[in-house]
Amino acid sequence: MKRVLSGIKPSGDLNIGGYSGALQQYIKMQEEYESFFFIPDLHAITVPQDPKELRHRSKEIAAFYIAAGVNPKKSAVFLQSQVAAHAELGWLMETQVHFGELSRMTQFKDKSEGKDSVSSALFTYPALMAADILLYQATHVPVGEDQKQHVELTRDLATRFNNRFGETFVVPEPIIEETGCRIMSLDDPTKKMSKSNPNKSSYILMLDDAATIRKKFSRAVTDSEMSVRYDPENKPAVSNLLEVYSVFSGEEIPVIEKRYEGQGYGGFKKELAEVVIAKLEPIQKTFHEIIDSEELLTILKDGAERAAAIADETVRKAKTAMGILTF
Ligand code: ATP
Ligand code: LTN
Repeated sequence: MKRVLSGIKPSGDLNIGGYSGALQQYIKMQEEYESFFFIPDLHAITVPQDPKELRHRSKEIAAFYIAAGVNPKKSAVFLQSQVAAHAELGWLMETQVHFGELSRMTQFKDKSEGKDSVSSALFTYPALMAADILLYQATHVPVGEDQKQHVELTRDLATRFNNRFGETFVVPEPIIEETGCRIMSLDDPTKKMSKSNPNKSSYILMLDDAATIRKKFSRAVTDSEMSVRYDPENKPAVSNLLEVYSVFSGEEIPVIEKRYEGQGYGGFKKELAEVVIAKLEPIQKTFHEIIDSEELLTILKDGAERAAAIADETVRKAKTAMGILTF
């Protein structure tokens, strides 16, 4: 049986990078896999969060899942904090991961750089992420390129645990789509599109309105060559826009290149904005309909129950294997 688990942190406004690298894959994968899509709120608090905002954002991510097409009848949708086994196995995994391994994680280096103090949970973050995945015996984990290192570490930990304590965990595979796994900033194609960029025109948010999206794409940097061609090395900015176009239109990049052959960037950027708006508008409409609904809370409650049934069994198995007295 194939199982998928993945999640998007409720730590800020969701941008189209998260949609491209993660969410759109969830929709496709739920057709073929037994699916678990959760909201890693315990990961969000590894950096300071305003409590009121965190509550709201946690609902927002759940609403984005549903609005984008995650079907709660097929997939379990739940909050990480509602399934206690995450914190429990997270601790057990901390006992297995090495300090040196955690020190090599680039996300930790990026997020701690220049800060006077960071939480120890930011450092041990990958142990909890490994627990998230291993609890469900997930075979596949769809993520953006930036999470590859964490999934690789999860594989190492699962293998180490199995060798030391006996076969307990499935060793998961990351799923990283070739197109759209790393959407870059609109103002600088060497940086990942991220909400932490102080330039608001550098990213498109899932909730941006049509006028804002048009304005942001019109300002996106390109190059002086004036040809719509995919060449990430020499034309990183235009190649990034082509990837966005491809993800949001569902068309292959060569088809798009052909359409704009011999034309400059003006028309291409305008139409790119329309392609993104056409995809986002229906998602935004459903999002606003469900964000404050009872239905959303029912989905989360039901999802947590389904998730806990599996997670509790795995954590029990892991504890027994390690010699924790269980009775
Ligand atoms: P932060 O920048 O605060 O670390 P994030 O956007 O990387 O947040 P999440 O919101 O949890 O973190 O990301 C959800 C998923 O989206 C992850 O699988 C991540 O790899 C993917 N993702 C995030 N940004 C991008 C991007 N620019 N391009 C492609 N995928 C992305
Ligand atoms: N670390 C991820 C979020 C995350 C995750 C997971 C993704 C936490 N646990 C388990 C996939 C599977 C991030 O920062 N985007």
